[in-house]
Amino acid sequence: MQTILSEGSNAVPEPPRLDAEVIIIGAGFAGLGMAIRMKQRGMSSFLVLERASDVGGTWRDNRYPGCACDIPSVLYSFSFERDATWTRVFPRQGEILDYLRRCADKYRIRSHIRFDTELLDAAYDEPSATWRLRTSGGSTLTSRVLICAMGPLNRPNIPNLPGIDRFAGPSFHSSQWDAAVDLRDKHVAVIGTGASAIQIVPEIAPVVRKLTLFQRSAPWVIPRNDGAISPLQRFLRRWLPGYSWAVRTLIYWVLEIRAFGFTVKPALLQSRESLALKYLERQIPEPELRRAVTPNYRLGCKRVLISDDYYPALRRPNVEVVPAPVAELREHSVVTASGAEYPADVVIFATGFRATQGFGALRVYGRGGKELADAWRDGMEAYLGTSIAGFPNLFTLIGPNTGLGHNSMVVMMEAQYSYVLDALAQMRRDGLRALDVKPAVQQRFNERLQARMRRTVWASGCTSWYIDARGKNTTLWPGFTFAYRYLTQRFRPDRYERW
Ligand code: N01
Repeated sequence: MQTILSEGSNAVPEPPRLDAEVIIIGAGFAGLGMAIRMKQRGMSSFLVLERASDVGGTWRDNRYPGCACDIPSVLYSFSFERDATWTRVFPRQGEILDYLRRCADKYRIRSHIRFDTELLDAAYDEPSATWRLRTSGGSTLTSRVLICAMGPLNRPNIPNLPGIDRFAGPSFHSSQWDAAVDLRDKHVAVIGTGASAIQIVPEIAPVVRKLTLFQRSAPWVIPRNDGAISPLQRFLRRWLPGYSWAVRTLIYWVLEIRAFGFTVKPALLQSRESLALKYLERQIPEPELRRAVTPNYRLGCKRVLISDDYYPALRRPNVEVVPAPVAELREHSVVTASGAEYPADVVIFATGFRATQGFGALRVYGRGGKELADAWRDGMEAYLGTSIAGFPNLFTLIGPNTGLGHNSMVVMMEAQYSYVLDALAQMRRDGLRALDVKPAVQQRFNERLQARMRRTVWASGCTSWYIDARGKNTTLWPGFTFAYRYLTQRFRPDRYERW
């Protein structure tokens, strides 16, 4: 088996029982892409641990009606695997999952994946400079490098409401959709009005007897303008690689421009707010309903949602919007903070994810046995969202402050792939056993990042999953993606302790 690190290294013998040079946690979008990139570089000593029995991560788990991506398909795909078969501008869940499965097959990644294997904990062993991983299957694995690619949206946030166990009917989270529950002729309560809810509501509203939508705060919604990709377009994308590259680049820049309003001059978002309010006015003529769904914070502070059918669904006679926080569940009803009670046969929690706790929930122990959760007591942070001081040879994909509110996450992931590959190449070239980002480097990077964060729209005063319990935005990148790509284009060894 070819190794990544041993070539050119004759100073230190390989430790015994190295199951793989690199272990990647998660076979979702991020982990698969990393695995493919490694393979393309001729690296084959890697394993991917996947807790489920298929690839696809969030696109495997989220199967609710209407599930789709809000980034155009041409940009929500790997740049090195531009697919000509997308049928819609905004790809649906099934199409994205198929794409990821095809990628896994084409690059022969499946044989590297251990399915149904969850990471229980990982500990860095200082004498051998390796990671020891315990898995749910009862095995212990050893690797030189650990890459965490579980993504931030994998832990459903189900509110701990009083009476939640008393509710007599079925209840489930949007990412754990129970297809066995027949919603026809049922009174369905949907809690939450985020990106998931606004896709679910228009799909199920025509089917259910009554839909009560509990809205804690109104989202900003703009037109989606989805459509089929014509056979001619598909033909051109397939046979003219330059054409598909040009479309991708154009869409990238159209989306990238939005970062200016979000991260540099939020005041500029006023014009987009006016357009969104005009759209709302056209879509909902009834003043009372319109008032109820008008947002009261700056556009962009929470994720801007795109939909052509959400507002029309709210006007249906069998749909009621309840603009109030939910306080309690009873056997057959949902009760709001004011004590009003709404009957329900089924409750759907479209209440999002514990994004700011994602990686923190991992039981990972670094130098001196320090636990990651402890290192992140005051909030998650990393250097370039990728390296964490005190955790040598560990890399995170879509780690702290690398999420986006304006463009495709694939752009960020690909920047991280090249950074990690460059780090691995550096280790091989210099015969290094370990790399650990210097604490002062990480601190300086995050001080600057948080200073920049203060002028972004996300700091303009609203609650969102971007911000942790201490009020710190630990999820989003406060700038342009090209700036992040620039910072990650080359691994900087001087920023790391090396041995
Ligand atoms: O979750 P969310 P999501 N009582 O956190 C409400 C990606 N995604 O699953 O706004 C009552 O956005 C909460 O209310 P409030 C995308 O990155 C993408 O919808 O906090 N309500 C909010 O309305 C997205 O950002 C796509 O006041 C409660 C909702 O639940 C991310 O996933 C599609 C509550 C949660 O909204 C998450 O989206 C789907 C409580 N106790 C998801 N707790 C696309 O690409 C929470 N809420 C289109």
